[in-house]
Amino acid sequence: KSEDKQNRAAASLIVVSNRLPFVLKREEDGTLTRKASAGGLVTAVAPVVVDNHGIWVGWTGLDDFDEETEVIPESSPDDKAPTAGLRPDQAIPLSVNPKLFDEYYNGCCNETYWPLFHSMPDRAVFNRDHWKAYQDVNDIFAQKTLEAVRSVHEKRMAIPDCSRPDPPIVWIHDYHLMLAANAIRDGCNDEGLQVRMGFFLHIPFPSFDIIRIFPWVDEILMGMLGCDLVGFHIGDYCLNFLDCCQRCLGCRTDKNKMFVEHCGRRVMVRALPIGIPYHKFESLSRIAPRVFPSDMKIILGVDRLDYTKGLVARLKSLERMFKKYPKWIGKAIFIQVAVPSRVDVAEYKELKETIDRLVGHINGEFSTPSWSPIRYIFGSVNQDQLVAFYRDANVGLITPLRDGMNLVAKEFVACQSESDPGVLILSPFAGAGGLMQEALQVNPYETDNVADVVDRALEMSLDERKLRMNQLKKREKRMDVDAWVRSFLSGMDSLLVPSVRPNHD
Ligand code: ADQ
Repeated sequence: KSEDKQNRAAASLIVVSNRLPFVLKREEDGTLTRKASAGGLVTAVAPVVVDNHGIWVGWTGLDDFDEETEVIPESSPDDKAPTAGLRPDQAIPLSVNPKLFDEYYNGCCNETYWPLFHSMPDRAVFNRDHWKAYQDVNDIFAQKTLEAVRSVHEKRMAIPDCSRPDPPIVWIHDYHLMLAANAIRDGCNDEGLQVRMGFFLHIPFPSFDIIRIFPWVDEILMGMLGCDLVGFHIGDYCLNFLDCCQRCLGCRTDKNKMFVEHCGRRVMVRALPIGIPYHKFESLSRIAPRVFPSDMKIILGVDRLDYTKGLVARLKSLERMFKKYPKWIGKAIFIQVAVPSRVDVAEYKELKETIDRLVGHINGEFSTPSWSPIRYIFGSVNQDQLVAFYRDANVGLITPLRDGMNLVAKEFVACQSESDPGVLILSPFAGAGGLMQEALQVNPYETDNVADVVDRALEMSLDERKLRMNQLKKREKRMDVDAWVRSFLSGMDSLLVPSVRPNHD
């Protein structure tokens, strides 16, 4: 019955996110081909849109994109990419003037919200022009989304005897689009179109003390409150949000029933911890060819190259580990896969240089003629390789300084064998940290602590590894990405009244 409910709702699901779920490449003949993008959101949501005949609204990634150009989908229908099967009419591309986009994306999103929401305010830049660009681009997204809502309603009208009572659901994703909801709602109200809207934040929502540093915080909160449901990964982020709505806007909030009252509407706030396509990872891991020699202990890190992921501190911890526990010299290696990210932002370029230097330094310090402590891959690896890396690693070392959830921890768990599993080491400052309790916890800021825990993980008995990993696997299997989508959709369904925004000007 609940599956039926999900299908009903999802059949008119419109997902809105900064990027479409694929990267476009211009071929020599001028056509555009697509390739699924790396990143948490795509891995999680694209298969859901594909399966449920939904629509995805987003930016194409090209400065010179012409909305009339045909986009060629992935060649093989059984391609393992999460976007394989997404029909061209299910993707609504949007173009933005490059300068405006730069100020919105590199400026406001990446230089302001990203550090601030990860509680690193010293890194955040506050700039009025960037904020203005953010408002303008959110409006462009809102107008495109309105087109999608209109098209869903028109399709329904065109079906004889279509009696669908449920309004389409617009699901807005992430910090790029915190202002879009109210313009969509206003447009729908003007045209008499019913819609329900949900917002999900993939990154942490910080405490009042941090968020109040943002000069236009009230607008952000009111933007999110334009939705009927606001979701976060974990309860702590929900509580921070409720607190901010109360203290910044003076809204009445209820921390037991988890809602905010705003402009005569009740906005539900929910902890909806994201999961992964567990079965897909598990089954791929069973067939992937072995990638590492079995006599070498493998410690693995997989991240976007981002300062929130704690790569510099992790490398220093590994240096400490090899110094403090020389028994691992020649016996263990640390493999770090780092996907290039936000390469246009100066801070990320500097981070890459720092990491390059540190890897060189540590390898120089400990290497022997036949062994080096660190193997560093700066680039994306394909899914088969990634799965083999996860499966063959003895230790998954996931130590973000702050992270909304962290899907890598979950993917690592899904790929571990039941009979001889590895050990997950996890930072409590990731959303996943509080949920995946059987992992070994480390404080990523304390290099000595990380060094000790890595040694402990490498020495852990088979019985303890099995006990911990099998519990972790059970939870991730149950709370997979489908369960996440189901809980979002049932959260949307449980709203008592389809909300209509009162005219309050
Ligand atoms: P991200 O910051 O991108 O996501 P994460 O949750 O770890 O972080 O997801 C990364 C995804 O990219 C994983 O699915 C992983 O498989 C893939 N990936 C990483 N490195 C790769 C590589 N080298 N090659 C190929 N694929 C790679 C944001 C938030 C997170 C939140 C997610 C989902 O910052 O906190 O968990 O969204 O909500």
